[in-house]
Amino acid sequence: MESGGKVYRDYSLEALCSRLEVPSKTLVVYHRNPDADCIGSALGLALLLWEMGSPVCISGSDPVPDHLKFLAQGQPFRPMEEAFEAFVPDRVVSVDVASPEQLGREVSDRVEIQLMIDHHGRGTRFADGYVDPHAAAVSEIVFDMGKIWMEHQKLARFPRGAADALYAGIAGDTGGFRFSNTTAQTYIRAAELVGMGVDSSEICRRLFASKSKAQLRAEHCGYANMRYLCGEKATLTLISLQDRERLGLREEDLGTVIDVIREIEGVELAGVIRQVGKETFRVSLRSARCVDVAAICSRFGGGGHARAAGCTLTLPNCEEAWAAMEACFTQALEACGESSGQ
Ligand SMILES: [Mn+2]
Repeated sequence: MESGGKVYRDYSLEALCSRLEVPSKTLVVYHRNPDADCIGSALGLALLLWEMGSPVCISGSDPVPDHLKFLAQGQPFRPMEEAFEAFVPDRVVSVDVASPEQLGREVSDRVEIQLMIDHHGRGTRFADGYVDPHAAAVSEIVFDMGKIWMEHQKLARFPRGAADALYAGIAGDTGGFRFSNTTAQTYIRAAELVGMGVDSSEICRRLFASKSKAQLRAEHCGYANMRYLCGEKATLTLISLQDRERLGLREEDLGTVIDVIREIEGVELAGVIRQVGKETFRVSLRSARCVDVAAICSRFGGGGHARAAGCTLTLPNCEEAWAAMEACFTQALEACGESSGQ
């Protein structure tokens, strides 16, 4: 089922809270190649549920990446096989996952998800859920749930670990409060979290100002391979398996390449193609003002937000991957009249 950029709610937020506040062994799962919102919202939700008496466990197809380990240390994250066998959950909740494909086989082959909490405008629905594309981050939704539980006196206090995690998730998905998804409500939530003792500058330093050497090698490679397209209104790059092997790059090292090529003056549309298998290419797209990149990605079975989305292509070689995305770029930029100024 295509959500088509609309809000869908099988529950009001209050009803979702009523359902989840009943203590029950809960597994919270996140998406493949996890980012700060995904880890932050999963951890935030798990700690809130724990505080109300639910045994909790957090897992996903991929482990927590190095740059987010500062959040996960000492918290109930477990590898999927352990999470499901040793823990045996009574309910499984996904956060920040728009389609079953994003869960990864490790998760989707093992568990049935009862509830999805998400904020992607486009995706394929796979469980009962609460999806609000107006939320800048799933961490915002979870923060609101925590506030409801406080108001209803289900929670005596807002656990500090949850506050840190949710702040990191909100900061992550808004690019440090710079992206167009940042709203007045985002700042209000962030202010409340800082009021609870969150060290915002330290979290932002960990998220944005401490790059690994592998990330730098990836950025260098991505920039070297980059092509300008559509009269320099678009940038596209590809990191091949060969590049990855030569430079020792893991999937989690490639996440910042998109920022390098999207932040170039005059660029409306940017894309990174990562070759992950001989004929498998993962694509991340970003747009500045005009192009709906979720619409592009949904053509290939992917999804996301209007300004940030992703998909997976199956094509015989790198040249075909370049050509497929270049064709999409040209068409998308023509459709929005090459984008007007501010
Ligand atoms: Mn998110």
